[in-house]
Amino acid sequence: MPRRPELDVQLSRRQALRLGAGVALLGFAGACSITDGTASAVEPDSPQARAFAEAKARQFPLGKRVEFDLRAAPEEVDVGGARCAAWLYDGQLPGPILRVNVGDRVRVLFRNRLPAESTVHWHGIAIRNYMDGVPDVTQPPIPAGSEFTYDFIPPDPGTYWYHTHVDLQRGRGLYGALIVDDPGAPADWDAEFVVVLSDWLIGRTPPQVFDDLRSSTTEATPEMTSPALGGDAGDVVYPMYLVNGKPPVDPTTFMARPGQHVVVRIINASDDTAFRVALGDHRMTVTHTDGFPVEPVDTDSVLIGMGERYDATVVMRDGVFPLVAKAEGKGAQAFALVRTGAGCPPNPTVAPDELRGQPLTIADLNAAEGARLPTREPDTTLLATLGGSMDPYNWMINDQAYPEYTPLTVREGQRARLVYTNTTAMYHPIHLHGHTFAVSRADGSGPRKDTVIVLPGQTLATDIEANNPGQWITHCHNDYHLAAGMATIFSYVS
Ligand SMILES: [Cu+2]
Repeated sequence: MPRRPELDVQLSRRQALRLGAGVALLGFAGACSITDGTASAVEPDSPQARAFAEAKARQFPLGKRVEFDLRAAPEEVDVGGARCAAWLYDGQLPGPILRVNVGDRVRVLFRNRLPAESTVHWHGIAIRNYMDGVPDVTQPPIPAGSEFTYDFIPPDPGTYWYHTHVDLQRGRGLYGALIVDDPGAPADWDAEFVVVLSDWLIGRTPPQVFDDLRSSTTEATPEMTSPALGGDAGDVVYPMYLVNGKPPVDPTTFMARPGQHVVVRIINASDDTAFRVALGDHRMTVTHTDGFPVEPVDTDSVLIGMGERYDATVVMRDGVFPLVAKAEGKGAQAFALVRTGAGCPPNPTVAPDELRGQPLTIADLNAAEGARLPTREPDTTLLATLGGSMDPYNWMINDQAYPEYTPLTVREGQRARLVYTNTTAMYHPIHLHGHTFAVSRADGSGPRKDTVIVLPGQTLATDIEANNPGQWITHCHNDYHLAAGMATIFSYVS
């Protein structure tokens, strides 16, 4: 495999042990030692990585201890009258909303009762590396029947989520919202809607879909295109799209009162679907994305890729209104009701006028004053070229399919510019673990994000304060693209 000539990737003791146990492993980054005579990889549970968490703890001396139990297991779930086999957290689709305060010492006892190994990833949290939940990078996967205690301090308030990071498990139902409140900034809204969007298979599992995508014997995927996504809109047609685990025929109902200020926290937990989201007869004011504040912008609709979050505030009118998440380019939608008064519910196939215009994207957003990264020349520029195609079904970064990769190396304290270039015909929502980068702009106005849509043909630069040592995966949040190998490691060395 191609590799920077000066780097010599060696097996560590832990990787050697796993290989000795007969486990095929190519990319145990967390256990790789990168040596060029001067630099070696900062390991996930090293003193340097732990120091980050200890510094965070000192920053929040009043943080409370908060404990959760989270049990993953196979369950049957009712989706619009269909009994579906699923893998769920605590028997719920989506999993329970986990709610904490910024600075809390959060301990989650994860019980893996799945018939497979698993992990939990805390998406968007600047977590300490060992708790990031990426198998073979930050921790060994948690075996079936075992437990693991995740222990972390969320350092930033906002809308986050959690999900498995193993082998196409997410699409079976293993995802939920993680809300981090700031007790120092009391809510200025009257009600809250947490909107978890997902795409849902019936009668097929994600691994079966992946096998179909990879085999050339299946019927051609129908054409799915979207101008807003710059080309291909997805790889998979789904029978259902869900809001909080409910299909349009049996919708979730959100309740509020006329005149109330409501915050809508939109989380796209799907595998292969971007959504265009609108609330009928209302305008939304977008206030945050990926947990971090932006200069408020009014819009009719937002376009949200897999892994992204948008918070919007809405002043409620009187009646019953459709909350529609159009599966972009796929000819179907997720649907929920918002009820503030009397009235007949709209039809689940309703197309509110608000969906017609251009949806809001990151190009319309500026970071709020206090959330801007100071402008600074990058110390290092790292390139991630996104490549691949539908036929053959291959997706990669820098011509390597993960778990084969050449790490993108950085040193603690550096300002890194990580540049994603999309050479494919499809958009990719790219996620970086452990950091909230700034979308790179000369004036420093770029919104803070941890997941960002990179359109076909687009080059998108991100600026990162390298202040969280460890080994961090960056990958496409299309779960099929990740499974095919569209990932690499943002690797701290010292
Ligand atoms: Cu992708």
